[in-house]
Order: sequence, then structure tokens, then C-alpha cells
Amino acid sequence: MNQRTWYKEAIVYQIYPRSFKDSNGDGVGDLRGVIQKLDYINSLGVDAVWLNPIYKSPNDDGGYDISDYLSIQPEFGTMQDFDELLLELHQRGLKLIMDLVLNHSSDEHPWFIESKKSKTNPYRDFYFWKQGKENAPPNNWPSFFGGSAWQLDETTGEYYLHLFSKKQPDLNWENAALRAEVYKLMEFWLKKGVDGLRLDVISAISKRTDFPNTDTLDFNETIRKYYSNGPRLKEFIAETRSKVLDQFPHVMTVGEGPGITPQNALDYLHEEDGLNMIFHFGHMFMDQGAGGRFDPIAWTMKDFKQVFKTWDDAFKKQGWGSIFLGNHDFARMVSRWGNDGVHWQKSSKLLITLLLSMRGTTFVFQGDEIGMTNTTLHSIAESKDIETQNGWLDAKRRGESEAEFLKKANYSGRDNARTPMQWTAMEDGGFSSGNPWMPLNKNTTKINVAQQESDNTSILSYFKEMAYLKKNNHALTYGSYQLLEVEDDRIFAYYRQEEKEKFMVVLNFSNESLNFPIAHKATKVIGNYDDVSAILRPWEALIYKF
Ligand code: TEU
Ligand code: CA
Repeated sequence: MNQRTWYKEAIVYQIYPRSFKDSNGDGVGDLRGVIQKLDYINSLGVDAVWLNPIYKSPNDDGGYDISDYLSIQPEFGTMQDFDELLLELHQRGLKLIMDLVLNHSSDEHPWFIESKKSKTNPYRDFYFWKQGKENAPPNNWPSFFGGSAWQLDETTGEYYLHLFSKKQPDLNWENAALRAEVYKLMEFWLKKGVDGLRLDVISAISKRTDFPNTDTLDFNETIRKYYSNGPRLKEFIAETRSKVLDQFPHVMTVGEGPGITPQNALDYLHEEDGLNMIFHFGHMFMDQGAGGRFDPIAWTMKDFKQVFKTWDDAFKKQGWGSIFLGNHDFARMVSRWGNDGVHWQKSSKLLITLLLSMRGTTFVFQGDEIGMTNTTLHSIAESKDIETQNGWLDAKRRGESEAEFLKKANYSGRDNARTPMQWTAMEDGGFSSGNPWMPLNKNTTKINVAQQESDNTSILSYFKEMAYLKKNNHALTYGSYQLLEVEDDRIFAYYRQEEKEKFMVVLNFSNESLNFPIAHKATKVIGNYDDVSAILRPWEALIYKF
């Protein structure tokens, strides 16, 4: 259970290439841009890079609609650029985790172009096709991206399943011929020397293929009961091991799983025939009501702390957790969980303390190391995200005004995470010499790498100190996790202990000063205030060593 391995000790830096660095002035981030920033990435003290999809794609869903798994999206560069990036990463001792989207392809993939030609086409069963019912879709399943999860195709008069956008038809894993093709493309990337795979929506590769109507209006319940955790999930994951992964024992796999529960997580993570890790969404969906992302509900610190305890318990004896507070699919962590106003710097450092001291592999999203914040859309037309654009169509049908929906989109929409990386205090943030595909956040003049690199009190400097602390204290990696029960839920405190090495992490998730008995026999090893005070100050983060 606790055997030591690189991926358990790793700090993974997530790069959304479209928004990271543009090297050729076309306004779109690219692989050569990542190569240009490798020394910066290395300076963070991280161990691996997770690249969001870089394969050929019509870009209907930010590259998660792949039309050719074996070639690089031309906007991002060439396969030679990729080979150079991988070499340069390895030369710096950094590993590369690629993002494979195996639950669905693009509708412009040759497989789908063939599949939709006729009911007898050899590729027909690479996807899910069904007759409708009285001119309506085969069942009532809603798509993640608004509307029905079924699209009628005129040519053959049948519907095809797409849990996500119409341009992302679900691949039919029940079909062994399809699975064989998937294993070939996995092998292609692993043979190139890639060190890990992030498996997109892996929880849904086995779904309820009897396709009953969903019996709940709660979208996340529908995902859990009908789209994910299907009857053949363990079998399919075990087959990826026997057919491909077991030939590459050093490779790490992390499955992304909407709908995964603490009860079924270990179904995904068997040592001998499972994945290494999963991303769960316990905290990430906590503020989503029955209607999903654009149906926000209040969340409490009690729930937030409980999520970490529940999931740490799930992985106490087997499997391994992943720790993240944001990514390309969610609002910026300091805006969502912290305070991006008067306590912006302190709360950014507090969240970084959590990310790097919680038990599990840390995944930090580009820009969170400098406290990048949410952006503000002033109209839906400004959104570049199909989930927000389609969410608005649904909201309009419900009679919501654009202003009402914009408020929700600005709170939880994915555009927040996809504004270009803020490298310098210039208007263009040093991201591109051209017109950026998405406007930069207005605060790039105040929040940027250049300013923080030369300021040893900055969030960036604190990130590097925390990374160093984590890497040099095994108890923060392999130590047990024990939540401290405290009266005031605004205080999130926990122990990390391995044999005699014991740390206490104390986080004040509030704008108030609070009383907290400071451990006397302990030494402060890091904190986001320069001095030590008898009280816990607003957004104060402290780590003590006993
Ligand atoms: O996301 C799947 C997922 O977990 C969804 O909950 C996700 O948050 C999405 O925004 C719907 O709310 C993965 C990718 O991370 C996401 O970018 C893709 O859009 C999606 O799969 C489809 O490939
Ligand atoms: Ca470019």
C-alpha cells in the first residue's frame, strides 16, 4: 500500500497549452511556448507536467474532441516539437503526463465519419446508435453540455449518444474492435516515452448500455447511476493493464472520474489490474445543485473538510489520492475557495499550503502558483467555452435573463480558468505578441510571474518554499492524515505523521481573527505571516513540526 514510488511523491504542474505561452504570434499558446518556459517550470520545484490534449481537434471542446489521436493539433505545433518538448523535459528530470480522451472522439474522426455512413458500415458499432421513440431521443439522458445526450443523424435516421457535445460521440467500449484500436493509440504515446496518462472521463467508458431513463433530476446523480461506474468498468480497466500498461510499469495512470464515489473508488485502483490514481469531484461538485454547474448552491467548510477526510479514509489501505483545488474545468481556486480581494495574497498562500501538505499527489494548475483570479464575462458572446454557451441556451429556455446566467457563469464557468498565463506586467502579459485567442485578465499588470519572481514575499516564492518543504519531508507525502476536530469550522487543521516525524497544519479559512491554541512544543516551519501571533489571523496558514 505504501510502497514508495515517483508518482506518490510528485508535484504535477498542469499546463493548458492554448493559454500558456504563444511562441509564434498567432495568439494561441503552443508547444514551442512550453519549451521556452521549461526553466520557469523547473524553478517551481515540480516533478511532472500534465498537458491537456494536444491532438488534432476541431476544438469544439478545448481539444477534448479528438479527430486524430496520433497527430499534433497544427496550432500547437508538430510532432517534432512534441519530441523536442519531451526530450527537454526529461533532460531537466521532469516527467510528462499526457491527457487521453477515450470516452468519446470528435465527430470528425475517421471512425465516426465511417460509422455514420450506414447501419452496416464496419465502424457502425464503434459508437452507440439507437432508434428514437416517436420522433424523440431513445431516452431522457441530458448532456453535460445542455440539451439531450442524443443527436439524430438524418443519413440513417438513428440517434447517436454524446454525453458531452454533439461533436463528441461516445465510443462504444462494448465493442472489442474499438478497444483494440484504443490500445494501439495508448501504446503509440507510451512507446514515445511518455511517463503518465490522465484518462479523461474514464469512469464513463462502461455505462448503462440498456439505456433506461434516468429516474432523477439531479444531474450528478444521473452521472453516478447511469453514465459512470457501469458493469464492465473493472473489466475494461483491467484490459488496459493487460493489453498495454503492464508493458510500461514505470508509467503512472490517473483516471478522471465524474460520478466516482468513495465506495467504488477502489474498483478503479486495484494494484494488480487497476489505475494508480483517480481524480474525484467530492469538493468540486459540492456547490452544484440538482441542475449541475449552473445551479450553484451554498457550501460549508464542514462539508469541505469532510470531503478530504472521506477520501483519505477511502485510500487509507489501498490506492492513492490526488489533491487539486482547480483545473481547466473550474473557477480559479483563490476566487472560489479563498478571497481574491483584500486577502488575495494570504489566501492564495493558504490554499497552496493545503495543496502541498494534504496526503496525495499534488496537481497544481498553471497560474495558481501566482494567485491568478477569475475573470469577468460581460456578455455570453465573450465566452469561449461550449459548456457556458450551451448552458446559456438551456437557461434561456428556462426563462433566465442573460444577466442572471452571466452571474452564474462568472462564479463557476470554465472561462475563468482559461485566460492566458500572466508572465509580465505588460498589457499582453507576455503571453503573445499577437491578438490572444482569449483576452487576458485585466489584473495581469498587478498579478504576473515577473513581479513575483523578484519578490521573496510573493505567492510564487511561497509556492517554491512549500514545494521544497514537501519534497524534503517524507511525512508530508507518506505520513498519515488526521483531521483535528475543532469548534470553529473556519479552522481547517490536521496532522501529518510518519513514525516520529509529526506536522500540524493550521489553516484559517476566514476573514476573521480566531482563537486557536498554538502548540507549544512545536516549531513553526512555514507560514504566510512573517511573525507568530497568539491568535490565528485572517487566512493565516501555519505548519508546525513536533
Ligand atoms: O471533464 C469531465 C468532467 O469531469 C466534467 O464534470 C467537467 O467538469 C465538465 O466541465 C462538465 O462540467 C473532462 C474534461 O476535463 C473537460 O474539459 C471536458 O470538457 C470533458 O471531460 C469532456 O471531454
Ligand atoms: Ca501560437
